[in-house]
Amino acid sequence: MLRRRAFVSAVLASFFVVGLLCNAQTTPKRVIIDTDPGTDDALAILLALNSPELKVEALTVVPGNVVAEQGLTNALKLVSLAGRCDIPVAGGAKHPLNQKLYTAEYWHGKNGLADIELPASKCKADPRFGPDLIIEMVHKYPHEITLVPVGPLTNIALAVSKDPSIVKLAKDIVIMGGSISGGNVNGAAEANIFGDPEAAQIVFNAGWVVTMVGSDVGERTLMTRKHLLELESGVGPQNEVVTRIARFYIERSERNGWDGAAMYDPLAVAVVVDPTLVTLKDTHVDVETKGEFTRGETVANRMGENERNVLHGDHYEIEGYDKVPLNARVCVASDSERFMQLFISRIRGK
Ligand SMILES: [Ca+2]
Repeated sequence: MLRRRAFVSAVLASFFVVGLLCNAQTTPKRVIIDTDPGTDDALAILLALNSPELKVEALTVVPGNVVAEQGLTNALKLVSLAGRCDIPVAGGAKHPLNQKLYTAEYWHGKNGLADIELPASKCKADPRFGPDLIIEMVHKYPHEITLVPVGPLTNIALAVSKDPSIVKLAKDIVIMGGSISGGNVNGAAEANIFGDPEAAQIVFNAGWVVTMVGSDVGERTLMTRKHLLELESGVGPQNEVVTRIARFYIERSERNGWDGAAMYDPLAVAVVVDPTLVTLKDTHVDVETKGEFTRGETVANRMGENERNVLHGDHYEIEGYDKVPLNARVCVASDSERFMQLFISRIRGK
């Protein structure tokens, strides 16, 4: 009888474990996307809204590709296009922490959305301040929210500075930004980090481990004319907008000598959907805030330690090495074609 009872208990326990595993696979991840929309932001937002693995809890808007007001207008039009006025969309900072704003209409069109006039939004802006909304959501769902900043890190820096407890309460943070092999603004800096280096240094050293999807990997994850043809064969309002943005972005990229459009922001969203799409490397990242040629560079310490140099008379000698803490998982490679097929499959026909 005892043995039978033990057997029944074991069977019930195994059902419970299987149930937990299934639940873990099917429960969507709660995400907040902090965005400066932006053509590739638009592609990233629509990818997120059409991915059952994610539950988008809010969009917060940061100035970057366009000024803050234009970004908020664009974000509201995008959630309206997807029929998702239930998602709070909140404005945030109006300018970077410590420098003037740099915008990128050159790449994104005058309105930031490839100069496509989307229908007026049926959704209304949430009155809360973006960084406060982030703090509120992280406390509402402790250890469940993944932050996905795909613009300059101003709003995230404001949030962690106001309430450092969110660092331990957030589940994860996956950013699009930085590069460990040269920038896309200049030789050193990637645009989102260049847009607010002081904010980025705060975010990297806040005490969490930042998953960094940088421009170098984004530039090896291209949407080409072959992918555009696949999108063009689909129908639906979101499909049509994505196709028009994609065409603009690919043509703009080709004029600058690229073979296709770098899928910067959509790749960061996809890493939350399916982490197996990329290869990550543990590092320590600091952000250069002073360098004459390197302001905004993400400096990755791939050894995990620094030389300890001690002054002996008129010169320094190495006396050992000091460990630096792990604060970043840097994306070093992507499965580009598998990512593009995921992207197309989520948008096509929508
Ligand atoms: Ca962006």
